[in-house]
Order: sequence, then C-alpha cells, then structure tokens
Amino acid sequence: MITGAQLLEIARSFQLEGTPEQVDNLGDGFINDTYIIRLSGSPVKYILQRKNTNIFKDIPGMMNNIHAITRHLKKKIEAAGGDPMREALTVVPANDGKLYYVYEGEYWCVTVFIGNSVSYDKADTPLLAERGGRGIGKFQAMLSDFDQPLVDTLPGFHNIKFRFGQWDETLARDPQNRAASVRDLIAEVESRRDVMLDFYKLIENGQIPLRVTHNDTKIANMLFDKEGNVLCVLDLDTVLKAPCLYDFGDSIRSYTNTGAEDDPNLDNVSMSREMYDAFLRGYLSEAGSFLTGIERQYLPFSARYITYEQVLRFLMDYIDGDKYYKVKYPEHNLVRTKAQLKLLQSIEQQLF
Ligand code: GN1
Ligand code: MG
Repeated sequence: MITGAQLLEIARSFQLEGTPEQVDNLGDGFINDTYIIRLSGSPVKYILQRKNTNIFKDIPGMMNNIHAITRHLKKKIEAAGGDPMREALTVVPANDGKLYYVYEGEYWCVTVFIGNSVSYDKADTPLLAERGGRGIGKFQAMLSDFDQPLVDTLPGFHNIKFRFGQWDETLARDPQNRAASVRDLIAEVESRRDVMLDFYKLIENGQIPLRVTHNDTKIANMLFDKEGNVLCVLDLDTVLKAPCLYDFGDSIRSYTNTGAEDDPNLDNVSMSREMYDAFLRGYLSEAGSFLTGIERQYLPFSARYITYEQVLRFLMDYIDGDKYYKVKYPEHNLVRTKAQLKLLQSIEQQLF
C-alpha cells in the first residue's frame, strides 16, 4: 500500500502551480489507480494516476499519444470559441519534462482536475444519453483530421480474433479449475463465435475504416457540465486507430443498461430502447457527416459485438483467477459476466 507521504512525494515530482498539501483516493476505475491532488492555498487541483503496467506495456508511448491528442483537441476547441482547459484534458509534465514519473518501478501521470462538472455511472434520462451521443460523435469529429502516428497502447484491444486466442489459451489452462462450473456461460460465448468473427473480417479487409477513436466510452469516462452536455472526454489511455463502431457499441453497452454493469439482480438489467434511440440521435447529429454506409449499417451490431466482447473478457478473467480487472469480492467477475450476458440477450432481442 502506498502511503500519504509517498503520494505527496510523487505529486511534488510534477510541475504543479503550487505545493501539494493532500492526495486523496478518487473513483474506482477497473484498471488504473486514481487520486486527487490538493494544493495549499490554491483552488487548483490535479488528477494523479498510477498507470497499470500489467496492462499497458508502453506508458511513455501512451502519454505521448495523450499529449498529442489533447493538443489537437485544444486547437479545435479554441477555434470554436470553447475553453481548452475545461473541454480537453491537460497533461502536466514531471519536473524533468517527461509526461510521467517513475516511482519504485511504477508509472505515475498527472492531468489538471476539471471542477464544476458532473459525472455519472449510469445515464438516467434519454436527454443525457442523447447528449452523450453528441459528445462522443463530436470527439471523433474533432479527431478526424488527426494524422500523427499513434502507439497501439493495447494491441488487440477490441480484436475478437485476438480475444479468442486468449480465451482458448485460458480455457485450456483453466488455472483455478473454474471452467467446469461455468460451462453454460462458456457455451453462450462459443455459440456466437462465428458471427463475431464474420463481423471482424469486415474490419480486417478494410471495408470498415479505421479512425481515431476512444475505445472505452462508458459514461463514467466523460464529464458533463451542469446543463448536461458533455464537457470533456476522459480516460484517453486507449485512444487508437480503430473502427468508430467500437465507441458507439461500448456507449450503448453503458448508456442503455437499465441496471448496473455488475448488477447482481438480473431483473434490473436490459437494454432501454428509448435510451438507444436517444444516444443514436445524438451520435448521428455529429458523426452523421463522416460515417460511411457500412458504418451506419453496423451501428446496431457494434452494440452486440462490444457487449459480447465484454462478456468474454469478464468470464475469461474469472476463469483466469481475476488477473486483469480489479474485483471487489471473489465472484465479482462472474456477476459481471452474467449481467453483461443478460444485457447482450436484451440487445439481441430488440435489435436483431
Ligand atoms: C475498463 O479503464 P476503465 O475502467 O474505464 C476497461 C474497458 C472495459 C471497462 C468495463 C483498458 O475501463 O475495456 O470496458 O473497464 N479498460 C481496459 O467497465 O481494459
Ligand atoms: Mg480506461
């Protein structure tokens, strides 16, 4: 466990506008550890993150990506008369000028905290879903002319072929002897293998184009303003060249779920068609101008694809002994799997 004194020492290693006074835990991301830095005698706050090096193998490359992307976004925001300090993340370099600081072998990064904003774990109204759709569509539109190279921070992230490779290997190892107890869930994954691989072929053969996309667009990864508009898109760790359908699909997985991602009560979980239509409306109001015919055609399928991938990943991690996602209790990944499967079935019933 990291101590408060160590966190302060790490905070002091960055180019902050003052002296850090206190560093507190913030939020519960599944991957990185997030803290808030408060300064003495100043209202300015910062976000400090310990990046997960089990998952991200090239943090300097990732931070270069984020730096380049946020600079690009800031130019667009400024040109449109917006506030670049609030509508895009600001990466704060370490005292040595690097975009990260290594402390006892771990990688730490800082961004400016954006106050006077609201965050959600769940979309509670269609209006919020519509605005979320508009926000992610606008994010993609602003990055549509970003032409610098990007490091692939997470090779194979939404590549279902790659995921099946991991899946087959994990099932063959079955390190915790859990596979037998989840045979029915494994069968649910297997029964959709071919249809998912068929979709992936459209990406491999270039029919579905690659764009600069976010890839992790759950509602908790955006900040809203008090009026309910998306203020700033957060968590840029996985911005990659990928089909924009991944963003749409992951958003539907998040915004339309009537329950929680890890809801233990499956009766709570379903896709809200009203929320789907609202998100789609908002998304198309920004992305409609650049989407090709085939992208439009596969928007509903992308919700099925990403939700399916999430079922596979949660179940695979359960079988693997909970190595990837942080869990709050022993069966957490299993509960997540079942809840996401229920959502997948609801998507399939309503959209196909
Ligand atoms: C993780 O980083 P975070 O907590 O926003 C995961 C996503 C999953 C999500 C499920 C890099 O997102 O792929 O969809 O959890 N991110 C990574 O909530 O694996
Ligand atoms: Mg993330």
